[in-house]
Amino acid sequence: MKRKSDASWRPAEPAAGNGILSRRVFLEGALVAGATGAGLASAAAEPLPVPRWMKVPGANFVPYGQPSQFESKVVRGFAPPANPATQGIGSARTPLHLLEGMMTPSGLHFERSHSGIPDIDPDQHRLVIHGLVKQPLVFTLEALSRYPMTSRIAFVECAGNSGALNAPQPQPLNVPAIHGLLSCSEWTGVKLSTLLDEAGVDPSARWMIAEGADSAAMSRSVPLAKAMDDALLCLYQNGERVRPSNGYPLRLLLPGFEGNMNVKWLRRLKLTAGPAMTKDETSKYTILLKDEKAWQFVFPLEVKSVITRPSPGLTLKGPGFYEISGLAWSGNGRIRQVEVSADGGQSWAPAALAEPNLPKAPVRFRLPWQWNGGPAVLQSRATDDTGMVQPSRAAFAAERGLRGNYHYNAIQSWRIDDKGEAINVYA
Ligand SMILES: Nc1nc2c(c(=O)[nH]1)N[C@H]1C(S)=C(S)[C@@H](COP(=O)(O)O)O[C@H]1N2
Ligand SMILES: [Mo]
Repeated sequence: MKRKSDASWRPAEPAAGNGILSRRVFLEGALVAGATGAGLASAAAEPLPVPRWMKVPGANFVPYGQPSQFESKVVRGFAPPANPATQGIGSARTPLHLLEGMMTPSGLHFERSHSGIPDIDPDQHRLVIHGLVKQPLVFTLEALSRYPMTSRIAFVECAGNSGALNAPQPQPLNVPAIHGLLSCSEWTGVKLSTLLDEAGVDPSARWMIAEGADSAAMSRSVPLAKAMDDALLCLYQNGERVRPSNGYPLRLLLPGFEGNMNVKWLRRLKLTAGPAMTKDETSKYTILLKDEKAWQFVFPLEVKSVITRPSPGLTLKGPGFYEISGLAWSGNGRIRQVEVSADGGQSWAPAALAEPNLPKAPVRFRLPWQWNGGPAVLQSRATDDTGMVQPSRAAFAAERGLRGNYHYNAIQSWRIDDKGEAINVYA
């Protein structure tokens, strides 16, 4: 940290309107701490008093660790079922606004289940590969574990994520309530192409039907090209076995494709000439357009970003320096750029992108901001390496209309009022 006495010290430069500073602050370590003013008490000359927890020995070891008792508010949000018969149907949302970096702890990964979490005995579970193959194959988990494994960090996002922004009036919702059906893990398992090569793909095969072992028997048609490209049969999530809610003991990962196709509790892969037109890809997961048309089989999730801090519920404590922080991701590749605005999109400055910045994974972006205590509208706009730019809400609505509940990826706006509260607005 450079000080005033340092000859090279200079204040952070403005980079866009309403207090947005240059990301060079992070690169050069220019003025930051001095600017915060509030929050930092100047150190007294005496040593700190000895706290209670330094006077007694600490707690013993536990077999499986848990977060601090003081972090008990960092939990997933979900609505209890209206009817006990529908228990386990619905979703639990990741508290993205209370997390940092780009990984999601397994216990906070979002969950979307159409018929609850099955209690699968891994010794009895089987995966079958059949249909248009030379040699159908059945695998135990033990057999799968003998193949070479690969790891990849990837997001899973529900196609319905951010769908609350289709509402005609902006709803008073926070980050998890709008965008919390997004999470990121390190997934480890066997490349699907390895097993398909072993089964021998018939030249007439073009598609693959993936089926789960839950009572919804979730089934989706996947283009064979994706199956042969980067599809992964996941046994591990963040180093440990996949969590029951995320597909234990085996989950299909299709990096970048809409969440629904990442079939959990995977039990069957059938190679076919055409798509199966399952209930999960006809009655749902088609994008309803404004002119009585619909798009079917829109698989990769489009470029998106959201500012997680500040955001609703994280009240700013008086004017001064803040770091704007958020996530950007694209199902089509890597994030090339994220721009941030504090004046509702009149002016923008590029944010710093944290490492690692991986394809089909969220990247953390940050930008310094000097809040003057007045009204501000914070927005972020991501561009991916295919050149796709996150649209404004008006541009999104003009292209697709606002009837489709799926693949909403327009720019999110948080209005900051003079009390430092953020609310969801349409700007
Ligand atoms: N077998 C099965 N797979 C499934 C589902 C399901 O209900 N059953 N839900 C799908 C949906 S809609 C989404 S968004 C993702 C959610 O993955 P997660 O619960 O691990 O976050 O899983 C998909 N895979
Ligand atoms: Mo989903």
